Amino acid sequence: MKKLLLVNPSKKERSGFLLSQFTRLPPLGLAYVAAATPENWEIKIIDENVTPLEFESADLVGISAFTANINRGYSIASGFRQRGAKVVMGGVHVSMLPEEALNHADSVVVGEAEGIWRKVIKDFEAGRMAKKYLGPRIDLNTQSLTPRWDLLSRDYLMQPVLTARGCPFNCSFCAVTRFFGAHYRQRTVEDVLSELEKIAGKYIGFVDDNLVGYGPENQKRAAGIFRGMIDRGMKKNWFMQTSVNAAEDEELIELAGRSGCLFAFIGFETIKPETLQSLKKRSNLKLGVKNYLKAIDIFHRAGIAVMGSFMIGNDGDDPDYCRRLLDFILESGVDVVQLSILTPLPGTPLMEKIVNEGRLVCNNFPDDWEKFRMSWVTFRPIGMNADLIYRGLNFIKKNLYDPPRFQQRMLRSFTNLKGGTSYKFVEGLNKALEETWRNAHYYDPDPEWSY
Ligand code: B12
Ligand code: SF4
Repeated sequence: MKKLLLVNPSKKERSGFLLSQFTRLPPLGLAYVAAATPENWEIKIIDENVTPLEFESADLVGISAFTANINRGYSIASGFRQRGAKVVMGGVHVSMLPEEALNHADSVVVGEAEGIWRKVIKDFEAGRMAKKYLGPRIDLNTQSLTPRWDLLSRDYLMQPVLTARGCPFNCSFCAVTRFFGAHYRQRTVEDVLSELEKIAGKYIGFVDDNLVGYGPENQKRAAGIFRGMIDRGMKKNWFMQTSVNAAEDEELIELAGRSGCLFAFIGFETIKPETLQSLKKRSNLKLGVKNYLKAIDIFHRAGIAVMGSFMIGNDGDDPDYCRRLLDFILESGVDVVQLSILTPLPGTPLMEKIVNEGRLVCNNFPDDWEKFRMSWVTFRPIGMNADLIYRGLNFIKKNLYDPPRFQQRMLRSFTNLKGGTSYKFVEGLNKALEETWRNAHYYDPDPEWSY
């Protein structure tokens, strides 16, 4: 029997986001690749976030990677090739830059695995694997598979579920529209519910970029999923990613809360409408920055915590903006804050713009991909230099996590969410993000000057 080893690479991090049980998730993409593999293959999935990699023997090795972990992915690829195994790489980074990946792997799959993987395996068995394969965007109603959860480590609190792929918005900094397409492809309510019923664990992470979707028809589907979870007595607790304008349908958010939603990850990105324009973040422009606070209240009223994502280092940001952003975050009652630096990821409209304008400063690839993890200044923004951005990030985080602010924020979340499991997750997520800050290269517990 031939053996396929599927690897999710990770740097050895000391603590934080990828290691906390509240934030980490198993590599769902690899569980789909495994599901598409013929039955006569032995398959093993190794997620380096939880299991050390020992370069065991295998006939074929499949490696998945984002940009942030691509260099570890390349080094694992050469380790296996030196030992005589053939290596195929897939995932979002290599799909954007297949030629780069071919310097490190025997073969690359661009796009989704499900529609092409059997051909890759067949070609491998025949000893004539091609360099590049194009995985078509699959029809989620007819080609969707059940991921091989049985092969994922049990060392995770949350089980990922994907109900849709694609996004019509194409925000300038995001890879999703280019990778999964502009059409929002959805699984049916029944298909999603029957997958949920097969999951034994209590905690589900809906990893869709927007579970609620982009219009009334999509909202109806989301309502069907939430109602089905209640009617079938599933008693799951879960989180979703969605856009801030989902709060326009208050009944839907209330239903989400009743069906077990603990927190919603929402990309607010910025509190400046002109920056939303330049990022082309249409969902937020539609609702308007002035309605952000109202939207957060709607989630809280449904017992759902809000994990808000914000970015600094946009053109036009300055130290005064950092102060205003901190004031907004504190006033808003956002329960968990993911604050990053705007980063041009490969294949995105932002990367194209920054390269065309000659502003990319980290451009020694692949080595510099290490810095494309949203915590490094990788291009020259207009308005703030790198030093000011790092200080701004440190200034905001210090004000979020140092006492007494931290305790005040947690007390407010406790009150808004009426304690319970949502609040437990808020505490856990805050702890993970605080640790990430304290281990960050820009961490300064006692900055000499204030913002
Ligand atoms: C859940 C998630 C996470 C989870 C991790 C889950 C995991 N281990 O996979 C967490 C929360 C930890 C996370 C963290 C980050 N994430 Co994230 N995340 C996602 C999200 C929302 C869903 C991922 C998912 O499960 N997709 C569904 C599966 C089915 O798709 P897939 O993994 O791409 O797999 C398919 C294909 O790629 C292909 N494939 C994948 N692997 C392989 C391997 C082989 C051999 C083959 C043949 C095919 C193949 O086939 C699969 C099935 O069709 C995506 C957005 C998205 N829609 O994908 C962003 C996304 C992947 N994340 C992104 C980013 C930027 C990050 C962070 C840097 C953010 C941060 N601020 O720190 C970190 C970096 C993590 C790291 N490794 O260092 C970007 C990555 C872009 C890029 N070029 O790297 C994305 C695309 C979002 C975006 N806005 O652009 N993330
Ligand atoms: S940030 Fe969200 S809305 Fe914008 S393109 Fe990405 S997935 Fe779509």
